[in-house]
Amino acid sequence: MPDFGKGEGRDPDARLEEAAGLAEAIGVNVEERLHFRIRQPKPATLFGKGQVEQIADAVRQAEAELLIVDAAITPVQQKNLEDETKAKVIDRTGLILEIFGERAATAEGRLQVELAHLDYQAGRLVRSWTHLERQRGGFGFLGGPGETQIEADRRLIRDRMARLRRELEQVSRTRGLHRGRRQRAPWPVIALVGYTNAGKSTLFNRLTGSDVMAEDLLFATLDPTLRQIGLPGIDKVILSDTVGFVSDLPTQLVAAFKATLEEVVSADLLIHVRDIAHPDSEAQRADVEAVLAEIGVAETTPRMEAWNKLDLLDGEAHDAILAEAARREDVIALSALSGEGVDTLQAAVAARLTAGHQRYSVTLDASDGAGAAWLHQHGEVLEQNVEGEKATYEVRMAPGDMERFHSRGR
Ligand SMILES: Nc1nc2c(ncn2[C@@H]2O[C@H](COP(=O)(O)OP(=O)(O)OP(=O)(O)O)[C@@H](O)[C@H]2O)c(=O)[nH]1
Ligand SMILES: [Mg+2]
Repeated sequence: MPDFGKGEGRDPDARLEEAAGLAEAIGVNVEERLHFRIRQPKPATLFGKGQVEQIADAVRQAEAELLIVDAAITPVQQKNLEDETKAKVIDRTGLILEIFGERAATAEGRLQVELAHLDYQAGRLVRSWTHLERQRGGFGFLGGPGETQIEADRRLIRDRMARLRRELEQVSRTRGLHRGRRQRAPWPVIALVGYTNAGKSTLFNRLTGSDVMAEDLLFATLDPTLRQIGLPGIDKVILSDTVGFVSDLPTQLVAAFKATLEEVVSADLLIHVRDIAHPDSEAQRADVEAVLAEIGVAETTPRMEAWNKLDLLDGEAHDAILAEAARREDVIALSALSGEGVDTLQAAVAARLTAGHQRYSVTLDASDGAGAAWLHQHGEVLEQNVEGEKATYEVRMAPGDMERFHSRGR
């Protein structure tokens, strides 16, 4: 792990641990973890000469086949490090793309990952091409076999990417239809978001009584899962479990996963699940917020924080976190594993969803039984008057539900 000395409050050990976790997520057996301080990144190898020798030694000793550099490296650095260490070299972006490639389960997920991978490769080709160009004196039009080959590769990648984009559009259009149907028959949507391994799926399972995969594994969840649940005073809401985020999430992946993350973008409420016992909890929070902004979540989207894994904290830290959470309206401390605090979360979420409720007057045809039932189901009917063919309802309801009511049947 190269350490550029600007960890933004991150614990280097935790970061190294995370990198090893990412490697283990694709079944790599991590033999050795090294941490190097980089003062001046070397364009050719990133690491300094002595560091490269140390790495090569370690690779030899462990008879390692793979060297993972926990940073973004250039194709040239990758090539040189491969030559020096005689091991295959991948960087953080490459590693994360590998994980997603292995995990993608749905057609849409696979298309997205492949697109991200090609985008990554295309970027590498472009960069190594300009590098070659520079070696030849900077005149690309001189041509030569190298350039032709790379041009051909780039064209292949471009064509494949265009085809993937079309396929993806098709898939998400089909999904868009489903979503349209749901928005008409509709309940508020709550999305669980958070850093990978924070406990989103564990909380999801606890809240829904389901059994989705929740494991001590980075990126256990890739495809979003939706379930209907009830909350105190609310008949039905839809809860969505989503892919976890990680620091330095490859931009290609963020772009590719925008479609999957539509659930998050259009959610009525986000619950940001945080591993409050993790040494980098604060930095992880910032990473998650950054990704949310990148995928287009409005700052105005209501959000709450679930400070999870409370059970891992001992007496004093435990009490301090509880006290802090109690002071803040948007924070609930809990343990998805033990269940402590989960009922408080449910009540707080319900209160939050109903907080903006307003009084509306709605006039329907007296024969519109379905409309009347909808009002009763989603709001509190305070008064109703039937006059001739018309029925008027005074109802308390969330503005979002009122909108949904008006777009019913469209
Ligand atoms: N001690 C403790 N462990 C927890 C708690 N919640 C979750 N975990 C553990 O944390 C690990 C990750 O949990 P998941 O629910 O899979 O986390 P996730 O956020 O869905 O992770 P990804 O899908 O990989 O992004 C599992 O080993 C869980 O058992 C908790 O409240 N306390
Ligand atoms: Mg999960």
